[in-house]
Amino acid sequence: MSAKESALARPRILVTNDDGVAATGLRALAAALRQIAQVDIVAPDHNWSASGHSKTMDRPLYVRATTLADGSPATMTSGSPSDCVAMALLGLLPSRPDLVVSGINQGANLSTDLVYSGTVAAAREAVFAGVPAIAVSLNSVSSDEYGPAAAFCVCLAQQLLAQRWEKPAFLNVNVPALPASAIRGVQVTRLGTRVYRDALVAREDPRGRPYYWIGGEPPTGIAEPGTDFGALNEGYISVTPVSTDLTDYQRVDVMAPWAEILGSTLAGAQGQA
Ligand SMILES: [Mn+2]
Repeated sequence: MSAKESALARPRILVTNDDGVAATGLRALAAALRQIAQVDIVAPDHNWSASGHSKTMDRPLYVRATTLADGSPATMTSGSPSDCVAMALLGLLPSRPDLVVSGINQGANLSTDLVYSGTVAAAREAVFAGVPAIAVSLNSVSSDEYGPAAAFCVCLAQQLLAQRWEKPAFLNVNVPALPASAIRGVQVTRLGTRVYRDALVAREDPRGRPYYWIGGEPPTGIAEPGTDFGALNEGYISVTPVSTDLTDYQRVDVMAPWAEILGSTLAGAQGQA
């Protein structure tokens, strides 16, 4: 294979995150994925953790070229993580990526965290656009040891790029904050149950006005086997295939007879009016 052909065969991966373009986890992820792909980085210019899935429609979005601490080029935007992916796929990138990887987030994203998570929102935005995506998080809010998580992302990306699935995969990955030798393996899981321990903290500002923080203890979870929290709790890497479909199918069936009941109730109400 000529050099030109091998460059053509090299997959393109878009790397983004929600911790901001300066985050260590983003650099570690991009550096690892460069072993197997041509990597583009488009990330927010500041931390958007727990910002959920958003689309900025009421203000302009600015885009600037920057250089990361390891010397690699990157693009930063004033938008949210999902804005970054949307803009990248709508034309900021010279061509469409084969895969989007979001992370490596500092802190686990498990269970209902997926609704709050900007890391996961960025991956979901790619899936909305038909591009497979992985969201990856390290189970520590303080550790900067991204090596094992980055190495795993390379393995998973290679495996995923080899598939020719019609429906783009949407994978949520959590890696224990342990040395590689202490990680027990990999489990493919379902989402488990988070237990939030939020508490409302009321204080007073210097002008005597009350203000609030949503504080409290960090969330925990139910360590059920087969779940993301269960796997991580046992020292395994958790890979959860997730869906963009929010339908509650059981309740669709339970509520099917409501259509007629509500229809006649509405007709009756309109008849009286
Ligand atoms: Mn984050």
